[in-house]
Amino acid sequence: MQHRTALLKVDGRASSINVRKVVRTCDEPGIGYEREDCGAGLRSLREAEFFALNPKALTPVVIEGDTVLPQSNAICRYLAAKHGSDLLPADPARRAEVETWMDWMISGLNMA
Ligand SMILES: N[C@@H](CCC(=O)N[C@@H](CS)C(=O)NCC(=O)O)C(=O)O
Repeated sequence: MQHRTALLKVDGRASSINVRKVVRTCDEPGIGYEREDCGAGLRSLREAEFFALNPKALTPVVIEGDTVLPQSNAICRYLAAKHGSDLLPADPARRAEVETWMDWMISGLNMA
């Protein structure tokens, strides 16, 4: 696992709902990235290299240049802002509609 990358890197397994959300946020507007499998049944998130990126030992983690981000929703917001995607609209009402689903996913669906 690299700590600093030029290309955007997504750490996490494809079967994770939170990793898939980040990958989809990249795929939709065509943001280039590479993904490294880790987590349940794969490379341990308690290995020193990953643990240094996220001491909570959870995926996804996104690395872009000097930016290291855990937390899928924060990552999605970062990707939309940084790469000029319209997935997170500037209009407050439209943005709130998107964030309603994001908040429900993380607080409701994800806990179920
Ligand atoms: N609130 C966190 C939740 C992260 C989370 O629970 N990640 C799970 C995968 S969905 C995880 O890393 N589980 C441990 C593992 O896969 O080994 C987020 O949105 O990123």
